[in-house]
Amino acid sequence: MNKECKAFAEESGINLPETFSMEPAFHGMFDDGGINKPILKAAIMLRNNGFKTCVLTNNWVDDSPNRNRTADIFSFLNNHFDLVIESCRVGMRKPEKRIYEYALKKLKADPQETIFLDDIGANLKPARDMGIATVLVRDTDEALKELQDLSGIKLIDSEEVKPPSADPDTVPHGYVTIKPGVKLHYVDMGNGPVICLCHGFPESWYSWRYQLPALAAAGYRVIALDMKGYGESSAPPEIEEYSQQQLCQDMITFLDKLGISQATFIGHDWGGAFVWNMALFYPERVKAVASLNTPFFPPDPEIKTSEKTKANPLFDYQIYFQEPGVAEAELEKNLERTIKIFFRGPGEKDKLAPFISSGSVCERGGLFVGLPEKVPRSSILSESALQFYVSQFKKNGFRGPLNWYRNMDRSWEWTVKAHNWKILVPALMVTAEKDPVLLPVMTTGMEKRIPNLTRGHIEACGHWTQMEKPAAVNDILIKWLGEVHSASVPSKL
Ligand code: CPU
Repeated sequence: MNKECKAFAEESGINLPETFSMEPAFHGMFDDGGINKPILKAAIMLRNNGFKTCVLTNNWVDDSPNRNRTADIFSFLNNHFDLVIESCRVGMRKPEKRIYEYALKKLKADPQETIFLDDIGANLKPARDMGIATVLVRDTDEALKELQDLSGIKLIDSEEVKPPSADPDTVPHGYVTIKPGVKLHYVDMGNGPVICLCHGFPESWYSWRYQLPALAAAGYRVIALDMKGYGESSAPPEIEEYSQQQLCQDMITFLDKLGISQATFIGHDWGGAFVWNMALFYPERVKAVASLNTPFFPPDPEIKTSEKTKANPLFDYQIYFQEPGVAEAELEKNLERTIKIFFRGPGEKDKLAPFISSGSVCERGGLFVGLPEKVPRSSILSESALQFYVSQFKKNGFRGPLNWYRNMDRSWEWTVKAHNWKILVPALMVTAEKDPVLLPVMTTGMEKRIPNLTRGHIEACGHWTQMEKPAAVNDILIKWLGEVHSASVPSKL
């Protein structure tokens, strides 16, 4: 390009200084931040509201030493838009009419239902001539206002945007055989230091659907497992297969077979209890540890966990879960109803009548006793998410998942042996204000055992943290991960 500029200048009789170079201009373009964040946010919101979104860019195939920057931008755009059209690949460029026709054809859109934004007026003209509504982006706020009026979607001062979700049909995934007949299934996205996401009861890798793309975009390799007993992982019937000791050993084998020496572990609910144990017993393999909702309960050498659980009325459902077969029958009877009852937000709109509590379950004679046969889907569970969870529990039912609760004293015997009951690796505890079972107050005093503890707190959030408040979860995790991995992750977009 430098050569071409010089030739053009000569032809046009322009005197360029000796030191002329296009380089500072390009650097300047990228230093501006590359992507206009408010406009990007609006594009994501429009997509979340059913619009198809497309980037139309005049660019060049970049083989410069800075091409990694271009790679970051394009892999980011590809993940956030339905379509990215690069002039250098289609052999057309703005403002040629045919590139707009090409875009509409690809999008299967009519001009009358299309909005086109550009910061160069000349690029808008052919689009406008075709009947496309256009917005000249000079001042971002003004452009957003115009876009809001044209689209009819609230884009300004609106609530936090839902981050993009991983798509179960296309997400990369794999299996690791732990021993003959036992395999663990995982979803695997991104590049960089490894993060292992461990879900809770009764969930799936899919509970991390809003975290996977965000953490991958932040510069990590994100592995979300189907924990033992769940989804496409094996579900051996034996109770001992689900002791914390066995589950931790399985995880070490999982890491070994993938060739991963160290990972940052992030868990929620039972996954949270599990990651605390990983940090306690295998700190060598744990770069850092984070738990959503689940406090670190250090074992009490005087009182067995089963006794402790009996003493806490909120945990009565766990007593009900003890007898093999009983809760299985109730939870497997109507999977759709079971999932709809579990996944509910803390707000009035998601309340079921009669209110079902985690207490007095044994007395009631079942977790769902008293609830109607037909239960409405809650505000936090889309129809496709409901169907996905149902499909996951069709395979192996609830025996494996419930077995996680059936090792209380076996796990206690193991955890009381921990050398000092201290977790020294960097740690994060995220509490959720409205979790009815894992109360924020239960985390009081954790600093005594975990000196390197960072805290996060999410207000108006119930038990299903990752899907209730995905943007807040991502912000907290990405900030903390950045501190923990500051030496190893290059700063991204
Ligand atoms: C809510 C209410 C009743 C029954 C089940 C649930 N989580 C779903 C959430 C259950 C759970 O039991 N977590 C464990 C995690 C390890 C510590 C104790 C609580």
